[in-house]
Amino acid sequence: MFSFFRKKAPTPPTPALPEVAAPPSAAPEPVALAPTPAPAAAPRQGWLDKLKAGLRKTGSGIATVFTGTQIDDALYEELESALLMADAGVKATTHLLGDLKRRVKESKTTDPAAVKGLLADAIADLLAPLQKPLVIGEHKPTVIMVAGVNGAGKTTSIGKLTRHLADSGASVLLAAADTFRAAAREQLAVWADRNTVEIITQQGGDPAAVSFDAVTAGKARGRDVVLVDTAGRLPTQLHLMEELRKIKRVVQKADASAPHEVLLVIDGNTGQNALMQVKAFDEALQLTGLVITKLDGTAKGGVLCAIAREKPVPVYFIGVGEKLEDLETFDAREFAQALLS
Ligand SMILES: Nc1nc2c(ncn2[C@@H]2O[C@H](COP(=O)(O)OP(=O)(O)OP(=O)(O)O)[C@@H](O)[C@H]2O)c(=O)[nH]1
Ligand SMILES: [Mg+2]
Repeated sequence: MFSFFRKKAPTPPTPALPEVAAPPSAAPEPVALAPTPAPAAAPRQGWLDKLKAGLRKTGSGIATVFTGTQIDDALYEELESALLMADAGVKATTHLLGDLKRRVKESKTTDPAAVKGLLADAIADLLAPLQKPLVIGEHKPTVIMVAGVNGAGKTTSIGKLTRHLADSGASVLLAAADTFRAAAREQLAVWADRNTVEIITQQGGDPAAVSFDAVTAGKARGRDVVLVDTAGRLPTQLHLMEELRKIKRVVQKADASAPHEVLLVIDGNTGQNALMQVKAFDEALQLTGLVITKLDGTAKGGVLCAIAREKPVPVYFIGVGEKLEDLETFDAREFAQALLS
């Protein structure tokens, strides 16, 4: 198990048209993919270690700020530079500095080392609105559309997410709506094999048509989740962004309440450009969640602060590698601590 499903008190489902609503007796209780509470289960610990290793450079950059003997203007100036270097962006950095100064004043501390702990609190509070579980079970199937720029990690994240869902007992159907390249279909098919789930593909087909077929098949076969993999694209490629909107519209024709989730996958190495991606894809698709990948590498991690401050879309998952177990749910406090460790 990579994470556990916290049973969630059923929340009122989004109004669904009668023909797509499952009969009450057959409706599974909604479940939420939520962070594991401490002590972390072994797989999550391994994931957390990779995350910490990935963010180490950022952590040590910030940590040096607190090695002096005084809490003075120089400390705050150094911290400002460190946060900007960590991709937090001007707005989140200004917010964090203001919040931290208030906390320092309230706590009456004179020890720079204690300020680091207060900064962790400030970051955790800033990131808290991004922590939201992905809920499965309110709809059958829950249709999840996955978008992002080229190479962000969409297909890999879908593979890892499939394992997460399967571990919790959900049945998954994959839709290969990246029809541009045969290799893209094959790549998704490999993940389908690894997870022993079905995949809907169409050689040379239209991405919207494949998505429509998959949602229809998901309904007919009673699958819990349909994951739609789309081709990478830049927000500036307007015709390709329009194609994404079309996929969304056509999915809606197959199931009026779908897609239930529209996820943007972001490469954690993208820096401040990540914020622009969130804004642009949200404008086109009305995002419901984010997956941040590659935080095991040279990513700085501070961009989550910028997202939280300027375009708070929930972060459902964090990816730290290419293996099935390298995806876990996002926890604001844990992330804040990893960022400063
Ligand atoms: N280190 C690391 N590599 C990752 C992670 N996620 C994906 N990758 C790698 O990033 C590369 C691109 O991943 P894909 O899943 O193919 O990305 P994509 O967004 O589907 O790409 P396109 O469909 O071409 O737009 C692959 O080499 C993956 O193995 C991650 O969390 N960490
Ligand atoms: Mg792909």
